[in-house]
Amino acid sequence: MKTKNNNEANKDTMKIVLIGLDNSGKTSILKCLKGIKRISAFNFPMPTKGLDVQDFEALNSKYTIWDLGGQEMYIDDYLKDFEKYIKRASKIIYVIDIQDVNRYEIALEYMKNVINSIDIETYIEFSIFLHKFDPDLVFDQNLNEKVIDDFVKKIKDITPPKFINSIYKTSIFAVFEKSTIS
Ligand SMILES: Nc1nc2c(ncn2[C@@H]2O[C@H](COP(=O)(O)OP(=O)(O)OP(=O)(O)O)[C@@H](O)[C@H]2O)c(=O)[nH]1
Ligand SMILES: [Mg+2]
Repeated sequence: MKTKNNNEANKDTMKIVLIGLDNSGKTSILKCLKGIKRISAFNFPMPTKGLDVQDFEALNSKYTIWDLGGQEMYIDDYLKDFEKYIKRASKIIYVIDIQDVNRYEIALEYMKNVINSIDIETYIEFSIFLHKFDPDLVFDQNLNEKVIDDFVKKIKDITPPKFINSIYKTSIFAVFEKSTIS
């Protein structure tokens, strides 16, 4: 079976699509990727209004990041014509707020819809960021290793095998480290 290679037309610039629920941290991740370090830049961010595209260079590479605002009024619209958003993209990053336990199911549901909106023949990397996994995160009754393990199992259950090795813990408070968990 021939797969569509999304990279072909865009060898110079790497396009990455950031998607996920509102408040999950997409725009903050984008700022980290751009190398912004001023802590004030991360205070009181406004929700992203629909699509925001940012072009920048880092480490001699060019990037274009499509940040898809996650507020309820926008999220279904992207999926109606998702091919338009991921055209020529190398990577989709699905961002989940790991601290927002009450919205895990909604985040999973949206992720399922995102995956279902990707043409089966499209070759594209799909990473999942379990974000706000801060270095000083304190586990309690609601959020602990078991809760996270169960959640990761559910993620794997709905993620097609070609995407399955790409789940990361991330935090803007860890000098943007990401460590793989599967
Ligand atoms: N604790 C913690 N908070 C974070 C982290 N990353 C982002 N935040 C906070 O999460 C809130 C939402 O961040 P945004 O980056 O605006 O979220 P978003 O996904 O772009 O939201 P929409 O634009 O509405 O889709 C802000 O108050 C950020 O400061 C993180 O790694 N840890
Ligand atoms: Mg945003």
